Amino acid sequence: AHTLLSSLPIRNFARVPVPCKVPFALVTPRSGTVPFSVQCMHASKISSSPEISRRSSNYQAPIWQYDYIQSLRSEYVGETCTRQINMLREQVRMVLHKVVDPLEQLELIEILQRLGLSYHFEAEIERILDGVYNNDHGGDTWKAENLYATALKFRLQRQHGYSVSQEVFNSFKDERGSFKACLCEDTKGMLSLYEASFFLIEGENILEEARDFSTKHLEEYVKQNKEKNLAAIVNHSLELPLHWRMLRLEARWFIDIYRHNQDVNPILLEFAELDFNIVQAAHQADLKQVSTWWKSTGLAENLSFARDRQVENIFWTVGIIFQPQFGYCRRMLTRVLALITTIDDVYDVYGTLDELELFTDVVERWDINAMDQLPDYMKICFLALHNSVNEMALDIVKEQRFHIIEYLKKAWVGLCRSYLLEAKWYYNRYTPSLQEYIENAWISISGPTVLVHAYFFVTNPITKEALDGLKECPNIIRWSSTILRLADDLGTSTDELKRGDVPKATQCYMNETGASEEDACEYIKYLISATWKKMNEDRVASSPFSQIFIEIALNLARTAQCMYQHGDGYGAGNRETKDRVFDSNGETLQVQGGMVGFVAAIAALN
Ligand code: 0FV
Ligand code: MN
Ligand code: MN
Ligand code: MN
Ligand code: MN
Repeated sequence: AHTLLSSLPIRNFARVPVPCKVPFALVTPRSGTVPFSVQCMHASKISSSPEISRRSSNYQAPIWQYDYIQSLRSEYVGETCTRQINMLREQVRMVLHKVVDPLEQLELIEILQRLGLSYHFEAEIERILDGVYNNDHGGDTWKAENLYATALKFRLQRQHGYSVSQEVFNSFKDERGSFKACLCEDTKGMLSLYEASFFLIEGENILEEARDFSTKHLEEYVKQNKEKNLAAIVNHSLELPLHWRMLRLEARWFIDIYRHNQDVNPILLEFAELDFNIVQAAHQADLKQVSTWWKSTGLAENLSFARDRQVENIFWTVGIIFQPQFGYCRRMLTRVLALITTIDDVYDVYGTLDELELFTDVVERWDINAMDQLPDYMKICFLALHNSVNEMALDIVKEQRFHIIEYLKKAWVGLCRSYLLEAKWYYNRYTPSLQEYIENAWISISGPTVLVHAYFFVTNPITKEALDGLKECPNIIRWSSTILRLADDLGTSTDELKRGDVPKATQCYMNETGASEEDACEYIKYLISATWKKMNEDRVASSPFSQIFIEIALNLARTAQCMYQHGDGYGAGNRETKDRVFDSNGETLQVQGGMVGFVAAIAALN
């Protein structure tokens, strides 16, 4: 039996029963048996002023309890596995060396990428793409006539940073400059064109036309419902293009597709399945470690109004950087995310404006001696932040003799200031223009905080040029954070407004223009596309940052689009979307976005 297809042990999960109200003091929070929908008046057992009226978060308890997480075991660890994977890797490496036909080479690279295997062969892939690029004298007949091949080549070349003009698609246009109508019979070509078009930058009108043209015809194709398998693949692409997708989930999805492919290469398939499971075992180990750390902070018990989402946090970091060798980065980033969401809930839900001013001030001073004035729950929160950041800085200074606290601290100060500004807007009932909102909101979504930390977790040696670049906040961070913000607003703002929060992007736009909610959402989606164009440009611009860091920035945006693809997959989505993983037999059916995919991508697969 294929391990990837086996049904997942979701039935062993401690299910969250229907919420009922239980006085907080009588229950052990998050024990796995006692459900709760905490009213914030009771939320903190050490709150110093219980008479203050506070907003209620009503976040659900976590689905995955500590004991369940610690019980995760994978059989995909140890020497037998390593030996087998090494053997398969060498076999595939030989295949890579043997293929000579340029189109076959490109197709092999494409399959390796989609199966989530290309990280094993970065040097080989670079060598092949260099060869294709340098031997390209424009005379390949397969190229000019074959839309599928032209678009595949274009996409892989852009993806890997080669400079290639949008004009390669001119040969598919008629005398009047439109794409030839006969092309729409070629679904494979259309799909290839569609995926390629998402590598466009601002002003590339041919690619923009290509995107609209292919989208329109692919949508028609899906409606015809002729070939079920192909239609499912097309539909998947229409939902989100490859370039915007979270890599691990996409690999998980594609392994299933590939398994049913008539031309399946059994070695590639075996390699992909084994590698997926081995990588997943590394993610499980990360999860266990982080859940132990989280428990040790005591934040869940003491700040029970805040989200407790450690599995979801690991899911984010798997989206940000999945490769097994980056475990340290994932584990530390998961802590960062746990702290971010806790502090975000302090600002958005629980804290009073006076308390938030005090907290922001203490973070700015970065001084435990300044803590006295804080209420108890904030003391715990600040100490957890301070300890965590110091510990990360200690790791780096031990390894690299580089003192990074200044940079980390600055990222947290920026975040807290942006939180405070939103809190002031909220209490003043102020609705900013969309522009004014976004100026602050790309920071308040914590993208810069996450990415600054990530830089240090994957960089050795740290360079002065990159540090100077970080100080000015590079564009790539800005675009990635903007997409994170806009995707989050599309997924979370309905619940946020109910709870009481600042107007988010959609509401700012509606307020400013009088647009309907539907039109406003369309506009925000348009802004996401527009921001991707900027990101496409900056991801290949010269910069002091490593390729891996740039990938991390892109992956943050991709993971956001996945997480919020079907609503709030982070805070609330597990409730609504987890069932979609299963068909009526309890089999893994289809991996989609948000928590759905998360279950399939991370939970044990026996
Ligand atoms: C946002 O929460 C949130 F929890 C995120 C983005 C998950 C953590 C992951 C990263 C920081 C990458 P929420 O919607 O409450 O944020 P806002 O800013 O809207 O309050
Ligand atoms: Mn490359
Ligand atoms: Mn929030
Ligand atoms: Mn917030
Ligand atoms: Mn939000």
